[in-house]
Amino acid sequence: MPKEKIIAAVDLGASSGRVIVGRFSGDGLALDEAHRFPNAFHELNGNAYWDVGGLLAEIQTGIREAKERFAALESVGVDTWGVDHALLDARHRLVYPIHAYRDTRTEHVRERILKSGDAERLYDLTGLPVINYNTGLQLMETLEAAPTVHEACDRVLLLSDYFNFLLSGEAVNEFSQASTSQLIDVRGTGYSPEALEYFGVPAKWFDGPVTAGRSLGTLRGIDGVDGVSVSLVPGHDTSCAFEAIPREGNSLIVSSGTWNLVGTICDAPLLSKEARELGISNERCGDGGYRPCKILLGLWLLERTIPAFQNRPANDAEWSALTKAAEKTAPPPTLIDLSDETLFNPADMRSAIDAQLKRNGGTPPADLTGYFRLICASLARGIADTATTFASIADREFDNIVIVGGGSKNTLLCQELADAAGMDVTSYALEATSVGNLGYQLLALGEVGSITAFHDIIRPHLKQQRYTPRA
Ligand code: LFR
Repeated sequence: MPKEKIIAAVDLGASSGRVIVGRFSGDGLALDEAHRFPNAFHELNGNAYWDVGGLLAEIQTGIREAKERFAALESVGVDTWGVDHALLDARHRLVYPIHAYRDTRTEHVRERILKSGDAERLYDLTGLPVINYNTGLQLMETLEAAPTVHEACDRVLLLSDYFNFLLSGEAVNEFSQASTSQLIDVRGTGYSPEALEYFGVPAKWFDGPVTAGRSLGTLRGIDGVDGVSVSLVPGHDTSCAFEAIPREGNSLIVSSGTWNLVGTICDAPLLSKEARELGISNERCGDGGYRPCKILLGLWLLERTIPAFQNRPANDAEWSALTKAAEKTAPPPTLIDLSDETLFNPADMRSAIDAQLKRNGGTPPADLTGYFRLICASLARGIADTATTFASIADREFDNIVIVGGGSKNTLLCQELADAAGMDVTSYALEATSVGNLGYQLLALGEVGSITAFHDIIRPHLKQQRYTPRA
């Protein structure tokens, strides 16, 4: 048997983080969870911030644990959510606190841009709709609120890039992550000078962007963990998730977690008027390829509704009981409108949902089971509607939907999606983000020649669950 390669994916999500060890033998990939921890932003005087020091400590704990369990650990790679960033001076010290993308500080910036009519031009330049959390809007707000940042700042690293820097000492801007900023030229491989100028961002704050699949150097700063390299993987978690899955036939991909990201991988961006109107984000893959997707609200709705109830499911068995109970309830007559901005970051999600339902003539559910059913049905309907519009914009006929991420383990959501879309849904029920992260590390280590070669190796081992539409 060929010698195993031991590598670890550090995957940070907005609600939880994990360190997943991959053991790659040349004919398959086995996964072990070394560490899992909760994550949340903190509200301080009305603004939202990430606890980056706490996250680094959790990452270090996870890597230490991975090394203790697998002494031959060779490499680690980091992915995170997009858009959020660290502003650094020339010595790489933080010059501004790290805000969380749910902060509403940029709302007036977004409104101003929408009113000015510039959204269309920005879409044409960057392929991204004006979303209030895009790095460009965040930096614009920061520079207006704290003009001295202009002098103090020398470099901007998005969060995966910043953790890579803390772990390896190498500061680079990775491509997939950079593409969430709304600063990349959608037709090229660099930053858009016009977009940088529009948001008032000095070009020297960003470097590259560089493509993933290379080594950044040796991991530093963790006692007892020597000789491990830090590999550059797609820093954006959504990119890792989309790129993990072998593509067969004409699949639409859904990466389902805090958000539902609905899209595909293709050779060219989607920039038509219809694409702009649907709000397709032309994000990029780790190799710079195109990954157009529509960003829809996801399981964050459930995550934020659960605190309104005493009985949060504590383990898999309790989740499964909740799912079974929800399956038995009647289909909700009025669904949640996912485009409603009041659901972005309400103080009380249950009340925000109830208020919307009442506005639309619906009745709020009585218990958690009812909300679970309502949220799954609404997310499924939102994805299914997007699938139809997306197919016409991309001029493709999708014949199945592949779902990965936390939501792929939610059997009710998967079945509702098959029913709503009238298409087969294949769930891989796996940590796809970690798998994509690990695939790129194998590329960096020269263990696979391409991500397609990686797919060919893992394909026979992936367990699928298929949901067919019910009549
Ligand atoms: C998912 C994700 C989405 C992005 C949102 C904010 O974790 O990365 O792709 O729209 O978070 O960055």
